[in-house]
Amino acid sequence: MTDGYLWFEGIPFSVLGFSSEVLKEACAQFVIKDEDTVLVTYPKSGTNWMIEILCLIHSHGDTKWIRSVPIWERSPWIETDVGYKRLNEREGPRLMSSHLPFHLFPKSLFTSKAKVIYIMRNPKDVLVSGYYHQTMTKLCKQPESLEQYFQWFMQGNVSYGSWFEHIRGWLSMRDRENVLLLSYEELQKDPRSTIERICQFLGKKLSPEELDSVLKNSSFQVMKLNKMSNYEMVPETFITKPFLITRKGICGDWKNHLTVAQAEAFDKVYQEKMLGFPKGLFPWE
Ligand code: PPS
Repeated sequence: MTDGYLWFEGIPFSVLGFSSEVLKEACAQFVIKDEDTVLVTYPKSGTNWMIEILCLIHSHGDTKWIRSVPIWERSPWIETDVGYKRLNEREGPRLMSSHLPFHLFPKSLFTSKAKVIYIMRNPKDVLVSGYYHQTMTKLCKQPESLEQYFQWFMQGNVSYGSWFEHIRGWLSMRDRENVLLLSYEELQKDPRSTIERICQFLGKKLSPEELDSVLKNSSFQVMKLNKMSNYEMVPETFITKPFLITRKGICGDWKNHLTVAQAEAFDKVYQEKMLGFPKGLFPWE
C-alpha cells in the first residue's frame, strides 16, 4: 500500500474491499461466458443508473428484484473481493459490473460473445461527482479541496487511474457487434429511446407498459428513494453518512464547481489526450 491506495499493475485501488490476490486472479483467470452481460464504466459515469435499468429490463418492468436485493448483489463487481466470489458462485446468465481499465480486464472477454455496455460521461462531471464521492468515502484518501482533487484527477491519481486512459482503451472496442457504447448525456436527453436501444442490443422485447415502468422506476427521483439502490445500506465502515449514490443526477454540474482557470486547464489536457477521435463521438464536446 502506498499513499492510501492499493496499487496493482500501476493502477490505484481502494484499500477496503480489494486485494492484490483477487485482482490478480480476476484479471488473469475470470471466465466471462457468452450469455453474460457486462457493464463497464469509469467511476461516476452512471453505473448504478444503468444497473437499475438493466435489472428492470430483465424483469420486464417488475420492481420486485430492484426492491428486494441490494444493487451490488444484483450486478456484482468483478474486481472486488465480495463481487468476485459471488460471480464465481453464480450459475446461468450473469449481470456484472466493472470499472477496470481495458488493459487489466479479464482476457476471456475478448473471445466471448458476452454483451458489453460501456457508459461514458462528460469527464468534468465525472471529476465533480468523484470529488463528492471521495470526500465521503472511507475507501481511499480524502482530498483537502476540489483543487487538490482536480490535480489528482488530471494526473490519474484517483481510484482506477486516468479517465483518459480508461476511455481510450475501451473505445478501441466500440465497433464490435457485442459492444454498445452509450453516454450518460444521451440517457438524460432521451431515456426512452436509449432504453429501447439497450433492449434491442440485448434482444429483449418489452411492451410499452413494461417500458414505462423501466423508465419510471429507474428515474433519479424514484431511485433516490429505493434503499436497495441508493447506497443508504452501505455500512459506516465504508462511507461517512449520510451518503447516497444519487447525489444530483444532472449534466453540466461542473459549471457550478470548476473555476474558469480549471476548466481551461482541463480543456488543454483533454485536447492533447483525446486527439484522433472522430467529431460527434462525445456528446459533451
Ligand atoms: S460509482 O460510485 O462509480 O459506481 O458511481 P456511478 O453509479 O457510476 O455514478 C454516480 C452518478 O450517477 C448519478 N445517478 C443518476 N443520474 C440520473 N438518474 C439516475 N437514476 C441516477 N442514479 C445515479 C449519481 O447522481 C452520480 O452523479 P452525480 O453527478 O454525483 O449526481
